[in-house]
Amino acid sequence: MAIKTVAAALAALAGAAVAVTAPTPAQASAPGGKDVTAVMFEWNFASVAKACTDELGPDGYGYVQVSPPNEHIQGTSWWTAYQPVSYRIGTKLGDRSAFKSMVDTCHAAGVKVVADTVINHMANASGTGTAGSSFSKYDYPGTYSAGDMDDCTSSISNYADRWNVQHCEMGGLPDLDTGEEYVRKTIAGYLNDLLSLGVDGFRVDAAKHIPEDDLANIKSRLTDPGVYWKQETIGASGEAVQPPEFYNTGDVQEFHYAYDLKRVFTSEKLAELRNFGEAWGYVRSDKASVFVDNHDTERNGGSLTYKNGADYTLAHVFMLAWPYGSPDVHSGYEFSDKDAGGPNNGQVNACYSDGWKCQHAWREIAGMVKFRNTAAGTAVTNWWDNGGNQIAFGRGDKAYVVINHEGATLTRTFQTSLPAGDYCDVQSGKGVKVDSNGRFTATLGADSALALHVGAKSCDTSSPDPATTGASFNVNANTQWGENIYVVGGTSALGGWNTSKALELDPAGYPVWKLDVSLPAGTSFEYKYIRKDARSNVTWEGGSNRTATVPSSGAVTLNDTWRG
Ligand code: ARE
Ligand code: CA
Repeated sequence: MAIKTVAAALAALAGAAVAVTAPTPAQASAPGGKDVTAVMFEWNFASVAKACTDELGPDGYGYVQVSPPNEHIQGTSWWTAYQPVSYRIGTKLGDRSAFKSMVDTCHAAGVKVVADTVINHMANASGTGTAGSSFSKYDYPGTYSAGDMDDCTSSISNYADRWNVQHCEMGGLPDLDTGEEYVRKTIAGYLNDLLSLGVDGFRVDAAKHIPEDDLANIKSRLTDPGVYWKQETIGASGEAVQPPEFYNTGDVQEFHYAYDLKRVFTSEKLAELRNFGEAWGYVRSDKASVFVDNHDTERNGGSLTYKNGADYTLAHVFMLAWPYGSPDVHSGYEFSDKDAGGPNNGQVNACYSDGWKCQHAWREIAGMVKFRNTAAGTAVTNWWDNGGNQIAFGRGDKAYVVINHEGATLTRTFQTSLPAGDYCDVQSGKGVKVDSNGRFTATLGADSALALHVGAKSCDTSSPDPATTGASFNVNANTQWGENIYVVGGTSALGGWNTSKALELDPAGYPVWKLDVSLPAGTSFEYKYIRKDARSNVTWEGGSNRTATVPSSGAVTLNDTWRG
């Protein structure tokens, strides 16, 4: 075996310990806990830090997950991050100090940090990595050499064969021999280095391809063996390795949850969701990590994606309201090329610009995070459905949600277990009064939701500061695949009629596209909507310029329809 120096190098690199809140071992669905993770796919560390301060902390997210921070192969595709070259921290997303500063900033905002860790394999390539290390396939000087790889050097070919799945190469990626002492020690050294930087948890990539005993051994070597541990274990019938065998080490991702939500929201009935969870054959709720989509499923068709409009948004409302597992909210970027990495090498200048989708910040999603935190530990109560695509349910006496996924309006008096009083509907930002019998009457538009919880009794506290004035653009516009709607207008904040400076609207409530823009009180302005296709060709809506005036306090709400 070659002389191994990585542990010493890592120890030298590790900075001084910082005073941070001790990482609490997070259990899925921990009562009273903040169990929602925002997964900032391909966001650079500086942008993640800003999101923690501006959105994730204030919105109540418990965790933020970042893309793999270790050195990997170079290239513009996002999947280069899944071909490790060494365990030095340094990628296009930032260096070690940017990573450390992100962890500190997120902690200051009350958000714990999960790192995506790729420990099953190394790079199937040769060259120079993102932190300057030279390497070739099976030889990563200073980290591993050929003797540290598994004996099977052919690609996995039979998922019904445990040995093949865990000891051969996934798509040609050199498989680490995690049964070997040196490999276990080296992986633990990497994870301990991340812990020394303040990391609170790990997403274990390709965990299904690592024997559980090996994972348990590695985890036992950590400075915090109870660290949050979320394993990527894709369950599929007929396979030799199944997610429940990983309960001992931590949580497991339940992929069927995402597959089934796609099917139910696109072609079945929401009424079926009344017993969603373990009754559907899923893993144990207290061990489940769930999502509407992740970076793989949004590309391979397995799940809903941001391209699915209201199906996607309402599936998130349901996930966050429903007490099964711990939810991940994937926050990614628009793509037509499945390989394309994040815009601007991961730099997010603003949400909804340059293709960044910022799902974590959509009002319909962000507002449900505190709903979930408030409802933690309570059971489902007062279930109602119309036998079709309208459902409503409470969470004990803490919260209540209605989802109307029909094409028609829903007007109804709902029976809740909520205490009487004024509430804010965190979906619309409008007030709702619950009477002394726990009832309220509401009208919901097609494809919309309503959500109340005892932590949001008045819209005044959660709505924007009335000192903030501006315009709230809402335009009903049908689009083709790849098209997006923008607003452009005469004032500089609206791009000064320059279509390259037009502001992109958010399609979370498709076909209604929305955007709130701050503008000085009293501003009279002209505007129009435009659409851009995937190649940024611009089409203007018809008719003359629209006009509006910002009030002296609050925002002017513009409910428009695209003029063809
Ligand atoms: C790239 C190229 C490949 C090439 C390889 C090696 O795209 O053509 O063979 O490099 O040169 C990501 C990308 C891959 C990419 C890889 C490395 O998705 O395309 O390969 O990065 O750059 C199985 C695993 C599961 C894994 C999926 C993708 O079980 O763990 O395959 N998911 C994780 C990540 C991925 C990542 C990797 C692992 C690799 O989330 O983003 O790959 O680190 C059934 C089985 C599943 C199986 C699935 C697909 O459903 O049940 O277990 O998932 O089929 O094969
Ligand atoms: Ca393996």
